[in-house]
Amino acid sequence: MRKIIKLLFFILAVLFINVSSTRSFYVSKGEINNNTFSTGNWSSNDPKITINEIYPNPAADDPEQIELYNGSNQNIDLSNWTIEDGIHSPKSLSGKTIIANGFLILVKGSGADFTFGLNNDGDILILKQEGEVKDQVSWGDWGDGNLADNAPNPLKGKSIGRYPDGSDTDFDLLDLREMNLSMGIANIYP
Ligand SMILES: [Ca+2]
Ligand SMILES: [Ca+2]
Ligand SMILES: [Ca+2]
Repeated sequence: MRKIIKLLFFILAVLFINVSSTRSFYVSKGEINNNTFSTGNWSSNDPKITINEIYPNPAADDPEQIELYNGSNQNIDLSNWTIEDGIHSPKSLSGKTIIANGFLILVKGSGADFTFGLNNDGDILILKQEGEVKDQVSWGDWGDGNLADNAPNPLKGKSIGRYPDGSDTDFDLLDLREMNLSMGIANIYP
């Protein structure tokens, strides 16, 4: 009888330890997330939106796409924001909002988000707020005055993106790499 009671205690103890370690796993995951937010470089007064992923050379019948990333902890209304490529015909982003720490996909097409073409061999994208440049990316052979730091041309069906999301040293070659398409979700390590 005593042996059976001892065995029951043992089983209960094992169960308890398992439950505790599962809980502490989730707690530490939360702490990691909090740390990520608190160590960000962006204050709430300086909304930081980056051109986070570009898909200029789509596979099959996919449309060309651009992904924006909001690295701040607040939703941002894009009413006074525009995006343009190398032909400099700004497209208004009015009516769009990008959620805190979230993504916004812009799709090419008539009646869609933009109509300019993303050149496969090289181009530039410029994101502006009230006419002021907030982010820009050059890739391939686009002559922006310094070809050496341009991001690579993605192969057909691949995108170029920042890793990790939003990382921006203003050196496109280091900031953006060719990667698997991940529009609307976190960029995937290439
Ligand atoms: Ca293209
Ligand atoms: Ca450049
Ligand atoms: Ca992405």
